[in-house]
Amino acid sequence: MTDLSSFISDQSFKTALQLAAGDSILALAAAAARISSMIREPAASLNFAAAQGDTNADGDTQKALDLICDEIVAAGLSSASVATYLSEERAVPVPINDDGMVIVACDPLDGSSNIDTNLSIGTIFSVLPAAAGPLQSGRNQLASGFFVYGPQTTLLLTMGKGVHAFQMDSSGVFHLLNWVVTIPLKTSEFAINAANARFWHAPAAAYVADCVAGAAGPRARDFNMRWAGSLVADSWRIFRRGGVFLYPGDRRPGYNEGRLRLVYEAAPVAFLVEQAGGSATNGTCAIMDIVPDQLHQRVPFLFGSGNEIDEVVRHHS
Ligand code: FBP
Repeated sequence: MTDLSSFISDQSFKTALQLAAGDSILALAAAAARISSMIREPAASLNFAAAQGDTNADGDTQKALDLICDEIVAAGLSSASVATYLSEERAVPVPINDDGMVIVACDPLDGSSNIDTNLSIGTIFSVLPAAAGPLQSGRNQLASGFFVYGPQTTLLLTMGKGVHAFQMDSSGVFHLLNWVVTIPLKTSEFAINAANARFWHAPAAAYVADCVAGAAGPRARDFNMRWAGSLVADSWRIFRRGGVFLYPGDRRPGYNEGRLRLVYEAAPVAFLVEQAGGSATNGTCAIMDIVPDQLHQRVPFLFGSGNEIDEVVRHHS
């Protein structure tokens, strides 16, 4: 089986930027292996879920594991050609190496509300050229991916030539899976936090109403609904069997632009989604085309099977 390190060598990267991106992916994989083994330690999980009393730049309460994972990722990147680390847990960009070639943007621990429920959590990352500065369009990404710490520890990775899936073994090595990662165009499964239905704007409300109406409604078929509450877990399922994920903006205070962050959550997942043949939008614009104004800005995030995202976009136009 091909391991991640051989897989990256096999890409025959030539430019310093490509080599730096490859090194940063290996550094992230080493950090993910550490995180994965740490969260499997007995008796630790409840402490990991303890609130630290602080909030991050986006106002979320930080859990112990959020901060530990952030430290592990930051420390791991110091050995790679990384100029700057952008993290959900850090208010401002963190300089790493003066001569680093790339920026790594990261949600070190996605889905932290699931830590003490033994559901999947993960690490999301985006690798960008350092020369263009911290606020760049997703189209500039050299690589992106996410690790899932679930029943299996896995990685979905793109470097702009399709999406590749890996699974970690017991010694912390990631092995390439024999899986051609493509998101089917058609699906009958959607994911949204329906508890917020009364706050949704008309397009999301209308799309979901059509799905819920099932065979008797305008879509003329029954739909199924899944919501893990971890972007990584919901995404993995969509890469595996199709589906749509919706975190639209809504009328709750602070949720005008939804909940998810553009730079280190939506853009990296959108890169994977497009590379797997799916679509990712804020309703009117491809996520990959949005240039961030701020490091921690939120974005309505709607992605998945192409035909369904077309339908979602139709409701926005
Ligand atoms: P964190 O980065 O703070 O973990 O938040 C992101 C997230 O947990 C996503 O993984 C998930 O899709 C979403 O928030 C769930 O939001 P909600 O609790 O509003 O359903």
